[in-house]
Amino acid sequence: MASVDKAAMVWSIAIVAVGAGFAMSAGIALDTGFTSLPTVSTTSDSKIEAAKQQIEMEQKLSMEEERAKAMEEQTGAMGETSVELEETVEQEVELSAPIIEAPQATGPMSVDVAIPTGTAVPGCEETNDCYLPDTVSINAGDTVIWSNTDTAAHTVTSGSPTNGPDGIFDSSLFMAGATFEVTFDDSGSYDYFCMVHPWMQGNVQVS
Ligand SMILES: [Cu+2]
Repeated sequence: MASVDKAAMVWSIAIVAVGAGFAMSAGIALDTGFTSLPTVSTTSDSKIEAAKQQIEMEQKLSMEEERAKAMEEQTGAMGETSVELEETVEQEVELSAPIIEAPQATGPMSVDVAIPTGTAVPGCEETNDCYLPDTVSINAGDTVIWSNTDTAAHTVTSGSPTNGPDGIFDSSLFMAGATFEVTFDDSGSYDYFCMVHPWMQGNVQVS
């Protein structure tokens, strides 16, 4: 038992001595070996040291920044001169380029619709090819021109096979090689068909 106590005392003395030694070396006044931990004092010292280094670094950086600014101002002045030269060249190019005017708004237009060969026999309605194209979209004021390219006579009659002609337009029978045209002044959706061959149907969309 006695030998164990001795060993413990030796240890505690050693710890105090080491602690005091650290504290002393760190320049801290010391009441007891245990109240002032040497690690704290060294940490605060290293913090101060680090702060000093930080300040030194910042000073160096700001000096270098000033130097860099001075350099930039010198080179920047040169850069501006060359940019000005480039701008002058661009202006000359623009002046020598031909003046292209924007295309003017187009007036009323006409759209062609064909009545293809063979439409006098059923079948074209399966692919919507009885009038080509079977639907056209135009603006108010535009004209649709139907051309009979078939060998048979046909009509272009507004309305539908179910309800009959609505009286808006009607070509009556027109022969192979003939044309029929309608100018649409009012917007709307205009269905039409062929009175002779009711499977032939088309539509004009006027906006
Ligand atoms: Cu027809």
